[in-house]
Amino acid sequence: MYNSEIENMPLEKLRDLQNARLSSMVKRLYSDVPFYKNQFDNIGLSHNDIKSVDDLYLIPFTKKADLRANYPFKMFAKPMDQIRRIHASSGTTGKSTVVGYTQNDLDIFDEVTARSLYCGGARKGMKLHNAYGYGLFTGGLGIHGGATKLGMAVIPVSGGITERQLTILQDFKPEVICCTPSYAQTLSDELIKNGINPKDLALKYAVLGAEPWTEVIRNQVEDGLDVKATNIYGLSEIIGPGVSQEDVEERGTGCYIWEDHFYPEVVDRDTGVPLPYGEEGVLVITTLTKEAFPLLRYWTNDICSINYDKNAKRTHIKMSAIKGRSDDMLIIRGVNLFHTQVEEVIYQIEGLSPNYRLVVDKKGAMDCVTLEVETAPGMEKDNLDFIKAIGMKMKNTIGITMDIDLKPHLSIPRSQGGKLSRILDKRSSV
Ligand code: ADP
Ligand code: K
Repeated sequence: MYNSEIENMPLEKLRDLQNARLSSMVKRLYSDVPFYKNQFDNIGLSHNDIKSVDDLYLIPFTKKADLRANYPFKMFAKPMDQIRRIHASSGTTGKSTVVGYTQNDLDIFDEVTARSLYCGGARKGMKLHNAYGYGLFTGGLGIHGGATKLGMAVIPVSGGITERQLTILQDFKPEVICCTPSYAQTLSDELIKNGINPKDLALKYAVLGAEPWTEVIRNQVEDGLDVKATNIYGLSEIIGPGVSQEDVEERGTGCYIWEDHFYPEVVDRDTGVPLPYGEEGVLVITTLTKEAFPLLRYWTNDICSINYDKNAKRTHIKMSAIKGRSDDMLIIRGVNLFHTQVEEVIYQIEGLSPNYRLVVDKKGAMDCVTLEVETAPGMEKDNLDFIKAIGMKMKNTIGITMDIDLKPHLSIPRSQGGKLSRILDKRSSV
């Protein structure tokens, strides 16, 4: 473990730590951030009422709209002379949100990303191929800082220019790669296309995140790059990547949330009521140690569940893989649909490659979905029985009738370096 005192802290002790951090942070927010002062005053809540994480439910959520309303710096809890870096979310949905870090915040960012990389298999002395984008996006610089702290040799490749990435993978022989799962798929496809055997590279571990992904992509990437692939989760509002991370030996059982810095809740997406462990809802996070941009009960919009894992190496709680963002959920003729559900069905069908896109459109007043999906290499794309069988499987598992557009291998748009959108919604443009 990177920091076993913390990662293995007995739960009662961890709770004490969280409670002490929370109450001092709430006091500070009340006096330093007008948004929070108003939020408390409006409902007659005193900062003294928040003594432990069990009192959190009293506090209203902070939502993305609140951050937009306070654009760009009004949520900052420290004056600019104490800010050392400013990032902005990539704006996948709507206008970007701006976040700031003090030196102490950057140190915490390094700590949680170092912990995460270690948890994913990375070690001091290894080389890291960092293909997350550098810039306003928190991915590149965030991972960079953690890897440096861990003692790795960082290769700051950033996203894109796939040909050059292949050259670096072959010549510099990094043991670890970080990028989005969809870009790892692209790299794995490109290795095949260029006749490069992944066993001739030195890669051992891939730490992948920034977008939802499921086991079918894990399988493709683990085979295609000859690595063990783990999930890293985070969002710029909370810090960036490194809010949670999957252990390389516990793959498939969820990501540890670094609870000494980030306190999680899962709440009902419609009522906001906190849900019991194991139930699926919206992930809500309270930062416990951030100085420049602390948030109380931030509504991430990401759908997952959280639970403690008795068989796990560490004491911190785990979150399930994100099913999708609440606002990316499609509602098709009354049925809710996340693209990860389609991905899970693709996993069950032999002969498909896990590259796909959902195209949503209207036929008259009716919503209709076309699943564009690729055949595995060497498969026939005009096999009508196969197409029918895919449609049946989707209908039976997800409950939605879809048109199936079976395409040749490598013909659907793929990630050029960053996050990939797997949904093309043509309804909004009508
Ligand atoms: P943007 O909202 O513009 O994409 P960020 O770069 O902060 O900005 O992205 C954070 C979001 O990315 C998360 O809220 C989540 O929706 C998604 N995300 C990050 N990591 C993962 C992951 N491992 N699995 C699923 N989704 C993820
Ligand atoms: K975000």
